Amino acid sequence: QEYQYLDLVEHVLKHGDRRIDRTGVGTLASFGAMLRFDMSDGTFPVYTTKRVYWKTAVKEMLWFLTGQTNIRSLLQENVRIWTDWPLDKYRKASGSDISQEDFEARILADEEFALQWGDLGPVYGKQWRRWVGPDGKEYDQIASVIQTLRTNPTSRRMLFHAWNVADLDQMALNPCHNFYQFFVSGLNGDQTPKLSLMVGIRSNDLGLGNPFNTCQQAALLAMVAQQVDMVPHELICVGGDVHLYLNHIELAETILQREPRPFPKLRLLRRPDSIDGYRIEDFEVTGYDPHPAIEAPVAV
Ligand code: THF
Repeated sequence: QEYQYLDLVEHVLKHGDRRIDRTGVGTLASFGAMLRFDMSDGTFPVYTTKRVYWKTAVKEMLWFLTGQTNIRSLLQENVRIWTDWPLDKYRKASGSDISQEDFEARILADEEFALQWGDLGPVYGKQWRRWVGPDGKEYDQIASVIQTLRTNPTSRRMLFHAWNVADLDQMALNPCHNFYQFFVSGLNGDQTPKLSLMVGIRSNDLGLGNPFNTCQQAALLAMVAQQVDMVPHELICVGGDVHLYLNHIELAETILQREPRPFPKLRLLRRPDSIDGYRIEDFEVTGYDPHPAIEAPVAV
């Protein structure tokens, strides 16, 4: 199944349009792509042509689900993938050239500082769990989806969204993965119904973000399926602008030379009372035997 991803990487490498993007790094970009991963047999789509830090990715997903938007709680879990944005902002505002390590240490040690400089604005978690309506009321989109999956699983409205237009300019970064829609099949037979998830990703960084997002979205599908007593079926990732950053070309060429290995399997070791009860220890991944990790810079 990993060949879908590798074929997409190859396509963008060969046919992508070269342009200077928002970050100034430059990309090769194509438009419109779909990857489908069948999880029915317990498969956990973690790519193997480079090591993917799936625990970090799942921890980020758990952080989204808490509704938090401050990097402090991520750093407490030793997840450092969101530091670059607040760090960049702090450096520009203060004129200091503080290192990432020192900045992170200060966020962890100093709650006041974290409140002021560690918040990313109303990003994913806020919109998923506390989208504010015009009346000031907060909407928990995750709870609604789970409720509908339990009561009306043929609904065509089982979705949640992070693209809150009115909030975009307060976000550290506009959401890349926006549109999450669920679908249930097999409701008529005697078998357990099967749950699928499709995610719309407006801007998909094939080198870094895509491998991360794919496995964390698979983890979300596994958690939601468990909560509503269904089995995970397909994860479908739809990319809009799918791109390779120009400083990831070597990474792309390296993974294309490697032979993909079988995906690992995922098992949830515990069934928490609600979607809010999951911890990283609940995820048991077996059979993950990847090629070596490849370090690559993230464009900010
Ligand atoms: N911006 C860009 N340019 N690309 C992205 O993928 C991206 N994200 C999030 C927001 N903006 C983005 C941030 N997600 C890594 C992984 C995911 C990120 C950011 C960075 C990263 O550096 N991963 C390394 C190391 C992981 C680790 O430190 O454990 C890796 O090798 O995978 C798309 O969601």
